Amino acid sequence: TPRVFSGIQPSGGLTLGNYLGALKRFADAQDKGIETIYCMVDLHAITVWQDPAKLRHATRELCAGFIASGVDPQKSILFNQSQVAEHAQMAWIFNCVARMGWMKRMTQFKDKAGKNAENASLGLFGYPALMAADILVYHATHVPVGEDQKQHLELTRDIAMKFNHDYGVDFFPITEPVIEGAATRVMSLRDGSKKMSKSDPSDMSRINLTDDADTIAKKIRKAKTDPEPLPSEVEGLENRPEARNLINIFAALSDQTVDQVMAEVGGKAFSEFKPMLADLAVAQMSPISTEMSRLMQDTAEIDRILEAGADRARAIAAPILQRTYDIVGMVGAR
Ligand code: AQP
Repeated sequence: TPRVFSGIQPSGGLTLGNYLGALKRFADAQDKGIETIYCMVDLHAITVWQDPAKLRHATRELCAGFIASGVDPQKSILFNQSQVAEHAQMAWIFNCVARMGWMKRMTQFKDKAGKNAENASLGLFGYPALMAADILVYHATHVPVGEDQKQHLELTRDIAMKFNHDYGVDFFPITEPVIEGAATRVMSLRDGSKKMSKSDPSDMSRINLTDDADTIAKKIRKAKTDPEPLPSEVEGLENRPEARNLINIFAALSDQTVDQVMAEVGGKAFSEFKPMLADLAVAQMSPISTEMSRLMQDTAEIDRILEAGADRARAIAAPILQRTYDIVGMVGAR
């Protein structure tokens, strides 16, 4: 039976990229009647420095973001990674399965460690092994993510295959990444070749889930574009990354294909298209930000939701971890 797992780091505010590439699709998967498990991955967040008070706030705010985006904690399992110890325990096993050479090839490590890789945390280097543990400790079969996570998902498959092979078992499933829709890679509003990211120093490069209507409209008005009007055909978007990005965002926000959007707005000047996009973004995003602030007024309730979710998650993960320990040869495994 299909089981979906995915996670988001509480490493700052949520962006339109996180919403379109992850949250919105998490809610869609849940409504297809599949078992869905969603996690605030705080253990991943601390692979780079996090101020403890901010981490606590960001974790609760992320939980509010999930719920405001339509993830229902009754239908889906919604919890915080560090509350389910099995993630870290499984990650240790996978640290011993994964190879140094595999990790060294990860482009996200190279991007995040920058020039001074010697000074990066060991956790940042081993990040993909923890991610594999997150997924495989539930025997998840499908992982909805953005394009940026594709390489990590391939590594999860490699770890599952090597474990199954080394121990001569058919135990871990080979997980399928689910990377689909018009917004698998939402780009920066300032640079069409960079992904929209919560850690970009320029706030104008992204739309935050907490931005108010005026801020959203202003950021779209000032988004970088080229001087030509929009092309009338989809093919004309080639080599125009900024135009392509705004069209993709429009398509994802309005649940249309890029072809449908082009039929509607092809040939228009940006001065005409941008206000349309701003109206659409405000209409879709402001109810989410309003609901997030309402939920954040009762953090005790958020903590209760996370705790109940952790109990449900543990009930699935604990027997899978015990079975893994048994396969590996640990005495006392149940
Ligand atoms: N720009 C994006 N377009 C589409 N999907 C995106 N995701 C992130 N950015 C985009 C998806 O959001 C989920 C959460 O990812 P994460 O918590 O691991 O954070 P991240 O990918 O590291 O996101 P950021 O915003 O870029 O954070 P920083 O700046 O801290 O690195 C994933 O499913 C991801 O694909």
